[in-house]
Amino acid sequence: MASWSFMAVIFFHLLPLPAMALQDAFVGVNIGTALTDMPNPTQVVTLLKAQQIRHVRLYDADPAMLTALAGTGIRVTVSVPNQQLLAIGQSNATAANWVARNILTHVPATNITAISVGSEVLTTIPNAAPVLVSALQYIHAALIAARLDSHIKVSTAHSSSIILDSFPPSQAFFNRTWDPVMIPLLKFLQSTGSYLMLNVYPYYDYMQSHDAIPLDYALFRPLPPNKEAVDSNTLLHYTNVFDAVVDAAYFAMSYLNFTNVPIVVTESGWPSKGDSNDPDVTLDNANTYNSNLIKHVLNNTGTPKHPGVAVSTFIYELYNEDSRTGAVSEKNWGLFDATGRPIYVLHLTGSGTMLANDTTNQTYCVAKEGVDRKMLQAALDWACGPGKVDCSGMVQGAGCYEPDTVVAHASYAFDAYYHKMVMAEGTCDFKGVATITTTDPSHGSCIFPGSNGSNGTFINGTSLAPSSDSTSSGSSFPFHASNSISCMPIFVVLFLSVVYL
Ligand SMILES: *[C@@H]1O[C@H](CO)[C@@H](O)[C@H](O)[C@H]1NC(C)=O
Ligand SMILES: *[C@@H]1O[C@H](CO)[C@@H](O)[C@H](O)[C@H]1NC(C)=O
Ligand SMILES: *[C@@H]1O[C@H](CO)[C@@H](O)[C@H](O)[C@H]1NC(C)=O
Ligand SMILES: *[C@@H]1O[C@H](CO)[C@@H](O)[C@H](O)[C@H]1NC(C)=O
Ligand SMILES: *[C@@H]1O[C@H](CO)[C@@H](O)[C@H](O)[C@H]1NC(C)=O
Ligand SMILES: *[C@@H]1O[C@H](CO)[C@@H](O)[C@H](O)[C@H]1NC(C)=O
Ligand SMILES: *[C@@H]1O[C@H](CO)[C@@H](O)[C@H](O)[C@H]1NC(C)=O
Ligand SMILES: *[C@@H]1O[C@H](CO)[C@@H](O)[C@H](O)[C@H]1NC(C)=O
Ligand SMILES: *[C@@H]1O[C@H](CO)[C@@H](O)[C@H](O)[C@H]1NC(C)=O
Ligand SMILES: CC(=O)N[C@H]1CO[C@H](CO)[C@@H](O)[C@@H]1O
Repeated sequence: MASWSFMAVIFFHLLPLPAMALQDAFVGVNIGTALTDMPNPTQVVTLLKAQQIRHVRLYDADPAMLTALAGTGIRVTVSVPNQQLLAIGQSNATAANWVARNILTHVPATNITAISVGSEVLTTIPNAAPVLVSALQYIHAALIAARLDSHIKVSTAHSSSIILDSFPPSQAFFNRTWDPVMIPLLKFLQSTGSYLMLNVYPYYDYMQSHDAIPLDYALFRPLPPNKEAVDSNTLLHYTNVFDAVVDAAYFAMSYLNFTNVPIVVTESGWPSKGDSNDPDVTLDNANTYNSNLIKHVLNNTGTPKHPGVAVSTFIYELYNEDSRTGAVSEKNWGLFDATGRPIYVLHLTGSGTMLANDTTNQTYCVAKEGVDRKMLQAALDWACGPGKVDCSGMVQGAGCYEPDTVVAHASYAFDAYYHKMVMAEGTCDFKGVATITTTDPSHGSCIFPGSNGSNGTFINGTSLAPSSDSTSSGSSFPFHASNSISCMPIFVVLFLSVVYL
């Protein structure tokens, strides 16, 4: 028996997940709307753009919101609200109607990439469970008819409480009550190339553990080695609750023989304000959790079971929802207040393309050391030409003329372009000859864009640079990072698996 499970572990490690999971992970944000002063959709989109938020999840398919998101390139996950689930799961015509009304009217202008059919259905409205899979199938069938099925994934968000015995992760399994739903559901996700949507709340795990889980372990803070959790079956080390829950889900799926369904975390976060019986609900803990979560996800660290495999995550949530009922903490999960002011400024050193109001660590784009001079010159020429950067600061006699080298001039031009593009993803690449740095490259009278000395493109978070919408296609920008998926992560997975074993 023991040797069988050992073999199983090897097997699962080596099985590559579908290509989708090997893309770079993204961080998105959930947009709840229970605010007394809910900003209008245009204001919401303005905030998303200013904060470089490129992925959002909605709890419905609000037409005004979807219209405001049109043309922004922001990827949108929409939801079928739970109260519509029974009707959709019982009638393919109702499902087709829902898709026609809520999806077809908005694509392709609005980039809808997924539909979450219901939210935590098994744990909140178990009476609808028998029709859950039909609902997904009917919605999917309607997408096939509209030839949108390859672009829009269909899934349903689960509470992680359907996973039992989740530590050690290798022993986790889905509550067997739900096998009749989970097995066909996983078959559906597998056959349609979709993913498991999972809500992961280390905050609740920590609160319910009565101090069995150390706070640091929930907050992604370093633990002394003797406190690190080790799964005795796999010998995998767990340094945080988030990874342990995601791996528990992978193991629960593999227990049902599904080994290639990726996971997207549809909700995770930490409240910033609570009442006196929530002493660990503080601004500082919320900031620590979300900052560390974002860094962890964007680093493509993956989990101990699947290192390097993306676990894209939506933060819960964009706004503090003051009209939610319940404990004070329920109303305080947001990153922003209704006016768009940040509740706290995240610490995102080095990950800084998102949530740009983190002014504590500014980033710049400069030429890499030791790269091909001709490539640099070509990139410099492109930036000052088609890239429309103002390069007048580098002409003879101007502040950034000295040192008169290709490296120095390219750095200035790259940084100017990067900030003009509001530091959008992929705008500091220039075919690989540029790199992001946190060191201000300004010198003497040469003030680099984004630096304190400049005219404030960065200081405010809401960048004053022109909107970069029209450039999001990338096709006319030969020096943008390409979106192609590199094969690297496959090797990382294989390599690490070998090392782990
Ligand atoms: C829409 O999202 C998909 C998936 O992320 C992406 O490949 C595509 O380029 C996006 N389209 C636009 C117009 O932004
Ligand atoms: C619904 O299903 C029935 C039979 O299962 C089929 O005849 C019909 O075409 C379907 N309708 C739609 C809108 O897909
Ligand atoms: C499994 O799910 C059923 C149905 O929701 C529930 O009654 C039961 O308590 C769950 N089991 C555990 C161990 O949580
Ligand atoms: C998983 O596969 C194993 C080996 O083929 C089989 O014994 C087991 O019954 C399967 N489990 C499920 C839930 O299908
Ligand atoms: C980022 O990933 C590297 C290797 O993949 C790892 O060594 C490092 O600890 C990770 N950093 C964070 C903050 O997760
Ligand atoms: C940038 O400005 C902030 C506040 O305006 C100041 O605290 C900081 O020291 C400045 N940094 C540099 C490098 O001048
Ligand atoms: C800032 O703006 C002023 C006037 O708009 C201009 O004279 C100055 O050169 C600018 N400084 C930099 C560093 O771009
Ligand atoms: C921030 O931007 C607003 C307008 O968007 C402006 O009124 C304010 O002066 C700016 N603050 C700083 C510090 O640049
Ligand atoms: C950026 O953050 C600072 C500090 O929290 C805040 O004062 C300012 O209003 C924010 N600006 C925007 C545009 O969010
Ligand atoms: C406030 C803050 O997060 N500052 C950080 C900026 O980046 C440097 C170098 O990475 C850190 O040392 C600071 O703590």
